[in-house]
Amino acid sequence: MKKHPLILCAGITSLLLSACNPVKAPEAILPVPEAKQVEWQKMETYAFVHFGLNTFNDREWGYGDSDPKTFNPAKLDCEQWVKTFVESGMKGVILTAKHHDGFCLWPTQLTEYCIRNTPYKNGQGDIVRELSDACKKYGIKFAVYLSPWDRNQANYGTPEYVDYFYKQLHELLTNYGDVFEIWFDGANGGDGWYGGAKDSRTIDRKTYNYPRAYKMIDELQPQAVIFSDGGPGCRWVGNEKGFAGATNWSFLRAGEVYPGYPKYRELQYGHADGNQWVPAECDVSIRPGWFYHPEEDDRVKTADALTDLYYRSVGHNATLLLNFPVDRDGLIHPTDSANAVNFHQNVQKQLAHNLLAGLSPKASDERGKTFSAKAVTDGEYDTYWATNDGVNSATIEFDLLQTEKINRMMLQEYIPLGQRVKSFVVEYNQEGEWLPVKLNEETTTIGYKRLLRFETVTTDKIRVRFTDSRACLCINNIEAYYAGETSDTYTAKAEELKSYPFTLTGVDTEEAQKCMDKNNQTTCFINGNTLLIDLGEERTVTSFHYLPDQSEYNKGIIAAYEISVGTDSNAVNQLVAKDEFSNIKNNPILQSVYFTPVNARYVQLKATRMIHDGEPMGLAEIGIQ
Ligand code: FUL
Repeated sequence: MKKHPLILCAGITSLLLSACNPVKAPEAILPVPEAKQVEWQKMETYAFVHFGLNTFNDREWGYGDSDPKTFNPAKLDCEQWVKTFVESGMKGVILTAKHHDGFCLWPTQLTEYCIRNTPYKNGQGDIVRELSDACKKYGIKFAVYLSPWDRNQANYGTPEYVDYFYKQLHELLTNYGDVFEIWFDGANGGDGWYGGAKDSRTIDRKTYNYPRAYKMIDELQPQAVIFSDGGPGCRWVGNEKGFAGATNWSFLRAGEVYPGYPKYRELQYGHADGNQWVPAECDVSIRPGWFYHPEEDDRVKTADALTDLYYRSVGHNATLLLNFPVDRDGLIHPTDSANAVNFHQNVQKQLAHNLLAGLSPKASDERGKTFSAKAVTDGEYDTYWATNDGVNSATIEFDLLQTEKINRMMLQEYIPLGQRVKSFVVEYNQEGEWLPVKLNEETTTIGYKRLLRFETVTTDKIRVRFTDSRACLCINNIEAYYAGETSDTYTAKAEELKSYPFTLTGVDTEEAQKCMDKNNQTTCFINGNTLLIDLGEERTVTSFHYLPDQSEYNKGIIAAYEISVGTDSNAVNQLVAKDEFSNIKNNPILQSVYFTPVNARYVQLKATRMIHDGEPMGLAEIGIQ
C-alpha cells in the first residue's frame, strides 16, 4: 500500500521531519544564465580558425578583390586541425565561414565569390562541411563566424545586402548540422572593393535588424549561443589579447552595448549592476595576426604564454577562444600545434592533484545538510554549499591530510542560481596564525570559475573567507594544487625591430628616442599627421615597421597611411605605399609595410586617418629597412 506522506510524518523523529520539510534551495538572484550558456561556459577552451583568401594574399582584412584562383591549399586536412584541437583540450572550433572580404568557404548559392571558383578540389570543396564532419568524427563541437561586413558585395550598405546576409546565415544554419555558437564580428563598414565601386560604406545596426537573426537562430539552432560585442549569448571581452579582468561579472546592462561600442574596455569586467547574463569570451590568436603570415612563423605564443592566458581567461570567469591561422598548405603549422598541445599538458600537470578532494571542510554557516560544505570537495558540478538567506559572508576551512605546498586554487560558484561573490580572501595557517596568500590580482568575483596563482605556501590548513556577496553563497567547488615552481607568468618581450639608424626631423631628441629604444612601454607622440624620418645617408629601403602605443588606451593609433620617400628633404614625394592598417584598433600589434626597393634618405609617414581624430600619432617603435 502506498503510504500517505502525512501518515509518514506522524512519527515525529527529526530525521523524518527533515525529509518532510526539506531545506529550501536558495532563490536564484537575477540575472541568471540560460541552460545553454552554462553548457557553453563548461566548454572552457575552444579553437578559432581564420582561413580564407587572406591566407594566400598576406592580408588581415582583404578588400574583397583578391582573385579566388589564389586560394589553393594543396594539403588541406580538416582532420589534422581537429586532432590538434582535441590534443590541445579544446572542446570545439569556430570557423571563419566568411570574413570581411566576403569570400565564402562553402559553395553558397548566393555569390560567385566562394570556394566553388577556386582550384581547391577543382571547385568541388566545401570547407564548412569538411570541418563540421571532422568535428563529428572526433567528438568536438562546431560553430561559424559570419562577418556582417562584406567588402566584396556590390550592394553592401543597402537593405538588399542585409537580405543577402540573412540568406547566408540561413544556408549555414540549415546545411551543416548543429553549431554551438554564431560569431558576429563588430568590425562593420569602411573602405572596400564593393563590386568595383572602391568606396567607403556603412550600414547602421538598425538596418541589420539583429533581432531577426536571433529569431532565425532560435528557430533553427536553439542551442547556439550568439556572440557579438554585447551578446546576447556571450560578449567580446574588449581586447584581442586573450584575457578578462580579475573582476569579471557575467552581466551587462541590457541594451547598452552594441557592435562598435566605444567604451569596450568595460567588457573586460562586465557591468556589476547589469541585468542581462552575457558572459565574456576571450579571443586571441596564437600568432600576432589572425590570418597566416609566413614571417610570423617564429612569433607563435609559447606554451608558457598560453598557460598564462588560460589563467587569465578561463581562470577569470570567461572562455578562451584560441585562434589557429591555418597555413597556405591548409594545415596547422607544426609550431602552433606543438605549442598548443604543450600548453594543454602544462595546465593538466599544474592542476593534476587536488589536495582538497574528499575532505570535510568546516564552514561558519551551512544551509542544512543538503547544502553542506562537503559539497565543495565532492567533484560534482551540481552539488553546492550554500549559506542561509541573509548570510552573505562566511568562512570555509580545510584541514589537509598532511602539510603540503600549495600555490594554486580553483573556486566555482553555482552559476545556474546567479553570480554572487563580490570579494573573498584566501588564507593559510602558519603556527596558529592565519596569513593571506600573496597574489598579484584582486580576489573579488568568482563566477563560473576562478583560478588563483599565488606564492607557494607550506601549510596543513587553508581557508577562504567570503567577505561580501550579492546574496547568500552558493559554492560548488573549491580545489587546491601545488603546480610546481613555474614560469608561465608572461611578460611581453620588447619587439626585436631591426632598423637603419634614423633621426626624426623637427622632433625633440628625448621624445624621438622613445620610438627607437626597443622598449614597447615608451611611446613617442608626434603632433600633426606627418613625420619626416632622416636615415642620415641614402639607403636601399624596402619596408616600414610601426608598433602603436602599447599602453592600455593605445593612444594615437594610425588607421591609414601613406609612405613617401625622397633624397632631398624638400621633395619627399615618391609615394611607395598607401593602405590601411587592418584591424589595428582591436589588435594593435607590429605593422609591417613592404614595398619595391627604392633608394632614399628621407621617408615620410603620413597618417591619412586616425582611429581617434585629433590625437597625436603614437609610435611605441618604428623601423626602416
Ligand atoms: C576582429 C576582426 O576584424 C579580425 O579580423 C578578426 O576576425 C577578429 C577575431 O575579430 O574584430
